Amino acid sequence: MTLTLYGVARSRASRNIWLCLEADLPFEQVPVIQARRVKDPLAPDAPLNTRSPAFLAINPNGLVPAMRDGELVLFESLAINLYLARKTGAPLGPKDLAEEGRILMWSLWSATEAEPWAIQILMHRAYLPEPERDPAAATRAAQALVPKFAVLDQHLKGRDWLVADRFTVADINTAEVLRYAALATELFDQAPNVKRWFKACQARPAFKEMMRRREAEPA
Ligand SMILES: N[C@@H](CCC(=O)N[C@@H](CS)C(=O)NCC(=O)O)C(=O)O
Repeated sequence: MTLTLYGVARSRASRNIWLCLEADLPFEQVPVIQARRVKDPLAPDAPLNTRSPAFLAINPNGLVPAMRDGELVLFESLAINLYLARKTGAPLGPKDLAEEGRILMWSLWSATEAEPWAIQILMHRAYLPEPERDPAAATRAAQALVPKFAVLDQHLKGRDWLVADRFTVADINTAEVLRYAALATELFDQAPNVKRWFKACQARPAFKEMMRRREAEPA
């Protein structure tokens, strides 16, 4: 049965593409792009985008990524990765309930404790058009992340990976969220274990291949 990922690599679908490449999981990609990147998202000749009725039928939130696996349709990038890792099993997925608990913990920590701040850094230091950027908002977000990075740094002391001495979906989910904070280099400099782990995550061939595909897409 074909696994379908809706979204482009220049979106949070990057997380799912990375996971599928790590797991050698074949997938079909439907390149739905963000509506804000399309001049007139509802024009008849507009590319498939997050406001297209055909995509809203898949994800009524109007956000990428989404996934279809047979009858099952999911949205939320981290949930999709957790599902796919559970489906493919170890090494990316959990071997037992305790590992699953730890994988869920770091994934939810990433989504709730880190991502709301990390995205502010990306937006206000890189993404928004210059006049809309608020440097103070980026600085506040970086400050808010200092104690979170300290927690992660302490956890990674003497460890290569987040869970179970091997690279898992928890590393993909957390590293992808923290990529949004990458421009706040001071955060990584103050947390040497996070910096080492983040570098190791991004050295993986599947991450590099995902980034290659991302860079090949129109900006
Ligand atoms: N929590 C959601 C967030 C999804 C999200 O915000 N997606 C963005 C792209 S990364 C989007 O589709 N934006 C629509 C737009 O900007 O028009 C997830 O992790 O899947």
